[in-house]
Amino acid sequence: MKIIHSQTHERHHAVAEFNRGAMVDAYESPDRAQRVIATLREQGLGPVLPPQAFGEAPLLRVHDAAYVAFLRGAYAEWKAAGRPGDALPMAWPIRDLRNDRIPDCLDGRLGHYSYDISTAITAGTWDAITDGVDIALTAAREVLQGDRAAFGLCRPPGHHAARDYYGGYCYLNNAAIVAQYLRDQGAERVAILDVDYHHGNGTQSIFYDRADVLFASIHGDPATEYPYFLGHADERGRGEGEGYNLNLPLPAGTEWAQWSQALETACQAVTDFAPQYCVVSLGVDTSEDDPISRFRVKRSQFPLIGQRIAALGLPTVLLMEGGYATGGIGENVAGVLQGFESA
Ligand code: FKS
Ligand code: ZN
Repeated sequence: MKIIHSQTHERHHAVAEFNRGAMVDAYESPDRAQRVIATLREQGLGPVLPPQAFGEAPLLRVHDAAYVAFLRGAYAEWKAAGRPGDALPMAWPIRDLRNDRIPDCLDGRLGHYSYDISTAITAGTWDAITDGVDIALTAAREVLQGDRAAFGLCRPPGHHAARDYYGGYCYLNNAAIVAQYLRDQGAERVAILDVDYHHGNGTQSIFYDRADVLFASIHGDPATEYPYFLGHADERGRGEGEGYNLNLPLPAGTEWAQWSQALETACQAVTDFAPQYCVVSLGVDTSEDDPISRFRVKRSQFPLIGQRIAALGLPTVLLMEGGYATGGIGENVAGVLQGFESA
């Protein structure tokens, strides 16, 4: 299958990440994508193709224009204010604090447009995230033009980003932008299957009121796992969207037997929805070796994920999300893609 990638992602490189009271090396690092592309090349997957330029119109179908303008300028504003390091927020408008007034000052807007402290805006963030959107859309175009599947090796990831806020290492929601693009190109129904360890709260939020995009996600139970505040099983969609959101939270420690049952449930929901396309938020942080996640999927089981997704029999756009076990990230992604191709 075609793999879409470029090196522009390397410009997004957080100096450090605030974690459990300390600044540590950022988990979401350029090294992740470098290892994935190296392994995919070694294993002869591909061809690897560069992204085409789609401009901003497709991302503005999903994201708020003022939010996008903020992302574009935030780092320059941070530097103009004489700040060191990367741009980070430090106060948020929760509960009865106001969301309807956007502050004038940078710190106020950083808080208004984000929900955590682990997602730094760096010098190269804007270049990397817009290139990532082009990568995702190029993969979608290949599938629209008749390929059975394509893999967009995006970095940074996207599934935590909502219409007008960022967090969880995500700024622009690649999977949501692709789903909307497929709709705009004529597909009536699109399914998004999210197999990353973390709940794709941004994707859920974007499509929560809609019946034309199904969101199905398998993830660590938010009672104990990031992003903590969304991803419960009782979130089924709202209004017209009721019944088109499926969350399958699982406890920390979950192994293949239980995880694969959830995958079966999610895949059945996708089939019942009868979409024209499937978009996969492909995180491999379900691995037993992942340093920040707590499922126990083994390396030998990743191909089975690809096989089951292929058995949906749908034209499929796979997009890179999380995965932090840098030793195994390449093999695990390659395993999913090999499994898909073998089915
Ligand atoms: C404190 C821990 C913060 C954030 C976890 C983010 C997970 C991101 C992801 C994505 F796919 F988006 F990359 N934990 N430093 O794996 O879901
Ligand atoms: Zn994740």
